[in-house]
Amino acid sequence: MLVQDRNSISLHYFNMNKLRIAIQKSGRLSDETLKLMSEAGVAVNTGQGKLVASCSSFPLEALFLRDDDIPAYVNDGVADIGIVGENGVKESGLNLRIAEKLGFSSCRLSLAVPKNIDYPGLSYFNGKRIATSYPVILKEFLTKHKITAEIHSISGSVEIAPGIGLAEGIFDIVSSGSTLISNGLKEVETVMRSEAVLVVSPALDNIRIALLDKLLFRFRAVQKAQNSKYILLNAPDDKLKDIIALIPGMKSPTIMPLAIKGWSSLHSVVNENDFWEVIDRIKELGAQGILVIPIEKMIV
Ligand code: PRT
Ligand code: ZN
Repeated sequence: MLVQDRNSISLHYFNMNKLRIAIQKSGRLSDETLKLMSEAGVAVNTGQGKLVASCSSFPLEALFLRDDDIPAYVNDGVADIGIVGENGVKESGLNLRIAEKLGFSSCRLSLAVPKNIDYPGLSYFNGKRIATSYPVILKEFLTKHKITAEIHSISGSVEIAPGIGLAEGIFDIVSSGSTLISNGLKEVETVMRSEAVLVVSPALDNIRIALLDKLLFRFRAVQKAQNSKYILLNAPDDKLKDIIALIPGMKSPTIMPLAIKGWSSLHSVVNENDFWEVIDRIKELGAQGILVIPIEKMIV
């Protein structure tokens, strides 16, 4: 996308009391972004090849862009906010405010070398060539560690560079690690971790600040719900205190007596990350008939 196009979008949509969000047109960020927006009641009317789409349930307009262009659009104020990988923000060199980490498209940016190399540490890269699509992040890292290497900027298929004699190492995004393995490489240094983030334009007016607050409130409710489960169980009354200490709930759990004397039903919320450990412990305490239910939205 050229700067010229950026200006024409800007002129066309200026003055509308809507929040303009820049999102990836298609790629690893786009499906999860649209899913989060839809769960937050902000479903955009997507259509094949559309550059701009409106939203019927929220004063919002979506601009569909390549992920690399999103930080500049937000920085220039053509879009008010954007959803992009943290690595994309850092690579842009722009000092954009990150309002929220969104928890999807997680990955790391790592240095990798051919698997047969007996890697001695970072000094390996002194005087070597490193292929990458992220020269800004790599340069900053090498400078910080006083490593002098030649950075080869290439836009795709970075992982084949050592095999064709273009470089002695690569710096690229790693998720499962299988791309590295299938190209005979091994990860030797993790330089940064990344996930999708919501970035904000430096110049938002009050109307848009209020709309952003509303949107963030909804995103947080969706995220919180995804990280939590509703739990119902039966437990002996003399164990309730210990069980409540493990699953205290949002304010406090709900407790209702069962028809059988000495037993109660307890309803609470459990964090996804602690889930299995908590379940093991409440079972040990005598909990029975444990039901776990997904939560759709969670407002604390
Ligand atoms: O067309 P456009 O420019 O918009 O998209 P793009 O092709 O530049 O980006 P895209 O959609 O591939 O990635 C967008 C963002 O998703 C990245 O900037 C990261 O923040 C995030 N992300 C998360 C990833 C990955 N996981 C990922 N695995 N981006 C790329 N990969 C690639 C990586 O480049 C490597 O080739 O997947 C391969 C490694 O994956 P594993 O699982 O084999 O390790
Ligand atoms: Zn891209």
